[in-house]
Amino acid sequence: MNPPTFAIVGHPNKGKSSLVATLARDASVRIGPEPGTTVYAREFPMRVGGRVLYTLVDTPGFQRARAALDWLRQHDTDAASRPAMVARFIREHEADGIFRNECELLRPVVAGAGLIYVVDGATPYGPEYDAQMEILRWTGQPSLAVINPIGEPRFVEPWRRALEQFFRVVRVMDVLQAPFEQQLELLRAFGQLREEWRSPVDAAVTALIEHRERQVEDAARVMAEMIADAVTHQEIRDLSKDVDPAPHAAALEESYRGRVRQIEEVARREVEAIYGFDEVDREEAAMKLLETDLLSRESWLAFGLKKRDLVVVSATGGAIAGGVIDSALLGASFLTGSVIGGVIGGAMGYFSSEKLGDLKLLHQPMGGVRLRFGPSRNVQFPFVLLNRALLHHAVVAGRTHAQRGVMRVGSSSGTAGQPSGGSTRELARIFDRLRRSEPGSESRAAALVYLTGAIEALIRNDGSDSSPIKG
Ligand SMILES: Nc1nc2c(ncn2[C@@H]2O[C@H](COP(=O)(O)OP(=O)(O)O)[C@@H](O)[C@H]2O)c(=O)[nH]1
Ligand SMILES: [Mg+2]
Repeated sequence: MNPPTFAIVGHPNKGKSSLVATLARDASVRIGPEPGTTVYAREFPMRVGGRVLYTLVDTPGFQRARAALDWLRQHDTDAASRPAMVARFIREHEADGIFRNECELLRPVVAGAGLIYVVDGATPYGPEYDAQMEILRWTGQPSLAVINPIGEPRFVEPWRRALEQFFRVVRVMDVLQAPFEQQLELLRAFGQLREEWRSPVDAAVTALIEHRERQVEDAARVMAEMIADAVTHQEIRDLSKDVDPAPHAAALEESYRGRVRQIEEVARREVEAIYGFDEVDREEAAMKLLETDLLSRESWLAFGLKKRDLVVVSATGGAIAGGVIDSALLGASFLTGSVIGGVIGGAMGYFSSEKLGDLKLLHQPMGGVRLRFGPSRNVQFPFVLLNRALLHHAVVAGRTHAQRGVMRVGSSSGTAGQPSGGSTRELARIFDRLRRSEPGSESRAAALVYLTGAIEALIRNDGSDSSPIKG
């Protein structure tokens, strides 16, 4: 089963290289605002687990399509000889440089690649494109067209009417942001175009879906471990008995806060690596909302629980564990104002991270004191961590390798992945178990497995593929 090869062709500056980057998941594809960024045809194999699923060929844009077509027509004998005539065109012009781009882009097609013809739905269709499409038809290779709306999709319909005369499959696809499902669909369409491609394309689609599943599982595990590490973290400083502990207290809390920020940061890098984004991509990608400090009030308002959920969760932490208040009762009208008020009053403190944890002064048997900050008992804390991690994940999983600029987050996504009422309670229980378990214990491991599963479910329900991210 030979993996198929697809050449991405079209006019200069229409998003060909961007589509290659997206479909090959390769950030090394050169993309640029000036025409002529792509000079040579270059192959980008899409590998999963070391196996090549398909290869994409990035090509320079057509430059002298009409003159090339004139040449072909002058030498035309019959339809059956046209593919061979295109091969001859390349042989005859390879050395002279007049049709440098045409030779470069047609070579992989003559060698057997399928074609993806990319046009821009924001600029009008014009007859100069007819020559390009006609040349592609002469190659006889299976082909489909992608209308990439760079901006306002005003001309999609005229484009579609023109393209449908040359291509059996025409898709509208924003190549910078194409969701995973749409990418699979484009591949599947190729499987239909040539019998011998069907099974390799099916295999590629299956492998991509399995790979995606693994990515979600791996990311969920990283996120669960991050939350466990952060909520159970404690910072300790041992002081001899003649040292005044007071000046050390503030420093201890500061290093505690620094450490939990770092735990989050490290986990983010791991999630980015799981989706194939390296350090460089991240530097360029200032994810605005995600850049808010983990422990800032702004962050806790955006990512924390809303008031009602906070009431439920506050009750879960103490009262439900003791079986005193059933959380279902919290919504009931017979609860008096004072009970509600009491719970809310206690909970309100958790809208900020000021009460992240407690400082303890422990007297040592050998003399001296041990200062300990944390672990955090703040009920909001794991939810803030979780919601930030879910949004970060949605941004990363929904990002294509064609996006090189700032990662922007839509305004509606402040509550991205906000757990629903039912799972809030469930999550609060898991967090509670995490806190009570000893590091390395069986119950810690069990709570982690639960939490990983819960996060996976949140990711899948949230549909990170239709992420709220705007390019
Ligand atoms: N806004 C927007 N810009 C795009 C889109 N596709 C490509 N571009 C930009 O258009 C320019 C040309 O893209 P590139 O992929 O290099 O085009 P190529 O010359 O056809 O390979 C780059 O600056 C891209 O960032 C799109 O769908 N939306
Ligand atoms: Mg290019």
